[in-house]
Amino acid sequence: MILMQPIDFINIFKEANNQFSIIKKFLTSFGFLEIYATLIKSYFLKGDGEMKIVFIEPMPPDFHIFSRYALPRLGTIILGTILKKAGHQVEVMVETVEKLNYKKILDAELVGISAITSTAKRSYVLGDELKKLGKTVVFGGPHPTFLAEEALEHGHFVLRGEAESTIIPFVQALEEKTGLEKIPGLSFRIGDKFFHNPNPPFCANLDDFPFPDFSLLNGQLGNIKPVITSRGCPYNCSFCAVTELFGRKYRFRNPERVLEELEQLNLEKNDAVFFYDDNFVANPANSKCLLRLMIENKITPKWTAQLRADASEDEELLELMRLANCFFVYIGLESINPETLRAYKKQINLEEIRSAIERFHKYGIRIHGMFVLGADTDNLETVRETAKFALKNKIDTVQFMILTPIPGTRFYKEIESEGRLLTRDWSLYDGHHVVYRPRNMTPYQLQKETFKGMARFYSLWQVLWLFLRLDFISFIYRSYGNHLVTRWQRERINRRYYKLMKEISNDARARLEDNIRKTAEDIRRYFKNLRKKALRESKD
Ligand code: B12
Ligand code: SF4
Repeated sequence: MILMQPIDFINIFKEANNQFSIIKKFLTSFGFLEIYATLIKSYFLKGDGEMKIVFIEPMPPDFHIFSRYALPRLGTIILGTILKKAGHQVEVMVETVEKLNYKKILDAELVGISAITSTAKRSYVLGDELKKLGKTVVFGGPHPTFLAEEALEHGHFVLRGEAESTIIPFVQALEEKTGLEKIPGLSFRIGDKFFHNPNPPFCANLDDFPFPDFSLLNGQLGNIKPVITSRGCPYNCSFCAVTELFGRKYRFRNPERVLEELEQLNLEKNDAVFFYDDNFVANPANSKCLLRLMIENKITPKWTAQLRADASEDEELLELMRLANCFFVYIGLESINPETLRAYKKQINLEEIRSAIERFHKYGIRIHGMFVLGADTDNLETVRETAKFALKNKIDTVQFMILTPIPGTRFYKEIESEGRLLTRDWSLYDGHHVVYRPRNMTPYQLQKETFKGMARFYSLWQVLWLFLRLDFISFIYRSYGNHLVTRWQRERINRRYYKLMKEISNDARARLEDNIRKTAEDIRRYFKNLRKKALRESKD
């Protein structure tokens, strides 16, 4: 039903796109001046088959454990590659790789902004400023996919979900000034009304996509090269957005194609590969095939990957991983509390976690253990015991994330419906801040104990102990962790957050502002100066 109205308008535009005045008269007579303004702006792009397009992945609000490395998500680069192949001029700006190049952004006809929840706020400021200057702005990525109406306050379109099959039809529709209503996953707004086309299907064959062309990136990718071999995950953990984004069915690339991509990366001695898959060994036969190909073809850079603890049950796989030069794995261990593991629907138990740590170590593979603290089944003791567990079981590095209700997840729906969200300042949704009211402890206790746990794991005493044991590699990792935890706790905004947590903890109904952290002052300043300059020039 809701789609009928825009179809009519779009057809009107199609038939009479050279008769601006008639359209305007028609729309304004029905009080639709805003529709006129929005559609005119978004529709009337150059349309000569070659568009200047800039994709932007804004930077996170704060540093995190991977901040030292330039790690772009692959979405904007793959979409850029597809558009470049179709004849468009594309640039990809990932702020953690290089600062924004405003000149190029202002020269673009279409700006695509990719946002996860923690970068949404900065993305929106950018969208607002570009919109004011008449740029067409489309949002995509995990956060706008689930909160499209919110994103439409700051841009003209949201292309939800996987966009490899929709990006070309979308750009074509913009050029041809027709057909937006047919693009799956597209959301747009006309006046006060929001229109959401049906979801796009998940791309069935990942081998249809081109290899990401990193030459589109402004700036240089560092020594860590991202490659992804699969999408989707059947597990559906309550706090994770992956299944909603990429489906509950695993889809895999052909190992031969992955090998070809690795070859094309022309890896140098100091380069390492980060397999971005949510679970790199979801299909062990496929992974083994890839690892054998890597070994046979002597393409064995150092590599890391995310995987589940139960992967360690397959010793043949572990041996192949070792031979193929895997040096670190990131494992979502999530919790040491069996009840919480069940609540998360992690489908793994504590014994499996312990034996996974031992087995990976037996094969010389280090472990980065990721824990998520603060579930309704957790209490202060769980948080305290987690650091002890990590130390006792000799996990190499850890990340204690505070459970975060990310839009799109079951956990978000639950917490929101129960009125337990403390703030909608998305820049705090980075796993390091308590943004909801936990059940068995106060927000302040959760915040404090999580960092105490991290500080304990990365304490100077632990660092020294590793040094004395001549375990220099662990010493370096742990020293770095110590530096990060100390730095985080010293930051002014974080100290202020502790204080706020303390204040609201005493009042069960208190909420925090939605605008606690500034994340885009530099962007605002740039555009303000630009406006001032334009005003000065117009006066001269
Ligand atoms: C690699 C990765 C990282 C890297 C790099 C992160 C970065 N640059 O942001 C590291 C390890 C540093 C990391 C850290 C974190 N990550 Co992370 N990460 C990933 C991972 C595993 C792969 C990303 C990827 O390349 N995917 C493949 C590409 C193809 O997908 P994509 O980029 O999303 O693009 C597709 C669509 O989204 C869409 N699209 C994307 N952008 C755009 C833009 C436009 C204009 C359009 C039209 C379409 C579009 O089209 C693309 C093609 O289909 C994803 C999970 C996943 N499977 O995606 C999590 C994921 C993105 N991370 C997530 C989170 C929560 C985090 C952390 C907050 C966790 C933490 N505390 O450590 C931090 C925050 C980092 C930050 N930037 O602030 C969540 C984000 C959910 C959300 N709504 O916010 C995800 C989805 C995982 C999850 N469990 O839910 N992460
Ligand atoms: S946390 Fe890992 S296992 Fe759980 S749904 Fe997300 S990707 Fe799958």
